[in-house]
Amino acid sequence: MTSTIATPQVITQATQPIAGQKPGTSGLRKKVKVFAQPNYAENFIQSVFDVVERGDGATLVIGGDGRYHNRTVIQQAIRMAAANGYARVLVGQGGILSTPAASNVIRQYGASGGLVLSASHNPGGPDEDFGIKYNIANGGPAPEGVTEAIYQRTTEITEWRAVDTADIDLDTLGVVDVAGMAVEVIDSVADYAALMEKLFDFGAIRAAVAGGLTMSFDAMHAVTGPYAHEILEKRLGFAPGTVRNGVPLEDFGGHHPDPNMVHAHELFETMFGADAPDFGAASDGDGDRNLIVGRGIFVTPSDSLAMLAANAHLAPAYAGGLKGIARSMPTSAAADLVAQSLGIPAFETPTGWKFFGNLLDAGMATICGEESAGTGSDHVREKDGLWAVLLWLNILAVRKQPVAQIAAEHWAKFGRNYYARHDYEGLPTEAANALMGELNGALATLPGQVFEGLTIETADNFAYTDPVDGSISTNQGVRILFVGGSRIVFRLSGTGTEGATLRVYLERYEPVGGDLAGETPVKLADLIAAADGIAGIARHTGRTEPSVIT
Ligand code: VG1
Ligand code: CO
Repeated sequence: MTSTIATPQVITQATQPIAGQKPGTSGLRKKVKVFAQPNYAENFIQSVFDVVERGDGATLVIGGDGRYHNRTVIQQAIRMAAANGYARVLVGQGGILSTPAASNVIRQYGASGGLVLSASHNPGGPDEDFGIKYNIANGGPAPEGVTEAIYQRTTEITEWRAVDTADIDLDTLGVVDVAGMAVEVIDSVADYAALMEKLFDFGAIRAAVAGGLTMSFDAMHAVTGPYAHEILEKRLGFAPGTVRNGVPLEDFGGHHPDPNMVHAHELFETMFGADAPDFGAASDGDGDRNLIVGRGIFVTPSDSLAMLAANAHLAPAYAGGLKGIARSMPTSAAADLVAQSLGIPAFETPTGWKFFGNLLDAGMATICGEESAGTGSDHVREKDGLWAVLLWLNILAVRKQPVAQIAAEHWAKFGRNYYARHDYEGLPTEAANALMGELNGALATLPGQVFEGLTIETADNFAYTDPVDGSISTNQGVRILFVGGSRIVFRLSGTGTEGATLRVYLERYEPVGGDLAGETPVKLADLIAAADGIAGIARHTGRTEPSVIT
């Protein structure tokens, strides 16, 4: 006797468009309470499935950073994928895949795309944040053309589809059938760790560790814990306890999983304290950012990008040289100086990793980075926190010098781009829009004006023409360039979930032979005062101090 498995019924649920489902810098991010409303996540996911390119028998990757609401949305996304013609879903065990690991899985298994469930560095929990981002077949965040089509679809949607099946067991590795679609629960770490072993000289790092190299890594109770335990402690031999806060928690232990001086202050205390290890690092909620601290020295992300690019040839994957270096516009120009000396092109893109995808696909850039602690290369199509940590370790293992010395030698060769970002968070949206509106209105009259002794040379609003596909992205931030090369950039955040966040990016270049060992706040004091004079920050917002300085 043959038994037949009844095909679970496809449920078609009537719905209506829900306002505000426009993806920002990195996907759709809202409070959990917003995402948990009836039809909210379903409308967005159905809109993705309705517009994205995929052939017959397509594979979808699903993974998240483990935050609250992750499992609920994953189960629903699986039921919806089965009703929307996907042949296979690959999902990380426990619903966990770091953002770079998800990018790798998409590429490695030839998936047509993936759903990355994360709100990155934003806090998690029932009253905090959640997010969904769609990545395309190259493993990278969907470009603006695709996110715009998804958004358009959310404004017209009338129904979503799912199969009527129970939740699957996300914690056991293996393949289960969901209404004829294969769902494979995969090891979240294995493929990623194997990729890292290919890129870097693990033997050299292991030898350095055996020779006494020490480090401290703060996983911030976020997604990189399992990756860091496996790679740093198991494969590279760092002492147990090197990884702290290594167990992913749905609320990140009540903290912001944002690797900066404010939220990773314990790591800073360790690195600036007595008996500090040689190297300190941290990553964010979804594992795509990195914080680099040497013993007694914080390396700004912009400097880290430049130093990694300058030394990348010391790691096997980059021994043949780099094709180009790309950075987001607000990131300091330190990386450009490295590109110049290497005789390779430097690209300046808008904020957000989606703008690097074309350059990486076209082989025009090898290493990319953002001032917000994001660095990565052509090994995946996302920024990659542990990748940056491992490249630093590979460099330290080869150069056998402290981070402070590597930094000092870098500045002595290239000059130093003193840099800071001041964030004004939780502003009333009208106040923030009024500030930016006034600033944009003044662009034509700013050149020639003097603030705090600094003369404005040019002022514009950054627009980017993608050199590969010619697409144009406008209104990407106001740039004020001063005579002598200092710079202030103003832009509004596209990842927040409450009010508006104004980001003010400050940069002063000190050439070779100048004061290369100064204190950043002192070196930037006149620019900080000028920023208020130019944009009327206190006048518009009532704030005299930023909420966070990074
Ligand atoms: C911020 C950063 C940006 C980064 C983005 C996503 O965007 O400034 O550089 O790409 O977050 O990072 P915004 O629009 O708030 O300035 V993550 O780690 O949240 O995926
Ligand atoms: Co992130």
